[in-house]
Amino acid sequence: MLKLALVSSFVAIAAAHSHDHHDQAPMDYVRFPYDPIFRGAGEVTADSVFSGITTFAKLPWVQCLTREQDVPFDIAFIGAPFDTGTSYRPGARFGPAGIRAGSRRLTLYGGYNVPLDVNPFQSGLRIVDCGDIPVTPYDNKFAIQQIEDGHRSLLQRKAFSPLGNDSITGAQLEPLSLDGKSHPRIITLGGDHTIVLPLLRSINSVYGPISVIHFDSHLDTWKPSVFGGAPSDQAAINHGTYFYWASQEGLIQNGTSIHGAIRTTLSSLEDYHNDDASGFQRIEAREIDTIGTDGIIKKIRETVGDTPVYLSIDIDSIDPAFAPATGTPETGGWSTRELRTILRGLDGLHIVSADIVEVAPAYDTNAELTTMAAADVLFEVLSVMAKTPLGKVAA
Ligand SMILES: [Mn+2]
Repeated sequence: MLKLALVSSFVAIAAAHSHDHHDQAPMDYVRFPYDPIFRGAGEVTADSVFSGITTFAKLPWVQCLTREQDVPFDIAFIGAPFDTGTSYRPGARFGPAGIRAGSRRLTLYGGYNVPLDVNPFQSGLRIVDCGDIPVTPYDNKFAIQQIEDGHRSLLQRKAFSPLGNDSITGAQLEPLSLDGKSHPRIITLGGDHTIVLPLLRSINSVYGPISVIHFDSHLDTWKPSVFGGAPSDQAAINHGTYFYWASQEGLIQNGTSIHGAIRTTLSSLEDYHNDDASGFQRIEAREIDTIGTDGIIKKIRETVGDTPVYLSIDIDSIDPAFAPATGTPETGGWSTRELRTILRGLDGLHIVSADIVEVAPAYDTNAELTTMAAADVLFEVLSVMAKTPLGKVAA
């Protein structure tokens, strides 16, 4: 009899949890591991952050590209496991799985972000993990099309939550998109950096030419003749040239885009002239020693202004001491703490979508340094997004 009474009280606890957390509940969430491990037929199995099937931050998995295309969301994580555009270490195809593994502990205490004063998981937005875009490892041209189609399919949908009103004027917010509709935000887990060309093509279909904030030790605006030598049309599109092509295609807003953490060697200073022509300002990694994170944040905000912005983060912007598992590591980078501070400094900017790329878990330490850094960096991005509606007050 006692056993039966315990079982029914556990069922009541489980029902209260699912009511409290709605769609934001981490998958199969129970508050403590000593909640029931088995609640009988029709119930999910109990799960704690170190167990179970892993999505980003244990968010609900929605099969957005296949059988659940009608489930609306505000922010979606999606993997793009492509790494056949790399020049040095391959392995970023395992990035999405690695970043998800590194993200498991994000909601252990609930997910409240102290410096930004927000809990993105309890902000009222519907945030989901859509799994991965199917990507072929045999044909880059085909794979790049797959990535664009998958991203575009998600981005073209209508956001779940209404935009609401401006916090200062109280005026109704209007979408930033060209079609005047409110679109969801997508956070893509790479994959090597090549994926940003198809991602920007998708972004362009909704927002037109976009300002880009790009954290990377490398320029990635190289001409194909300089980076890889371009023996074929396919080889000409790779993780060092995708911004060159994006610029050629008119996808990047010239003058309001900026690189941060640059410290690569060059073929010559001509690479910087070519970078200027591609529309970017530059912040060198070493500037952190003179102007600090505050100065870097100031430069970025002055460059981007209040334009809609796409955020692309190469994990190699962080020093390999903190994030060794990447395709083309460069010493002399920022610490994980410094990058996180700079990202929090983007609070209030209209970040329409974002990615993190070049995480290659095979080169990580047993302590999961790189995948954990990638997940924590995205926690800052998610927090900034949750604080700032993707809308403007009508002129
Ligand atoms: Mn890079």
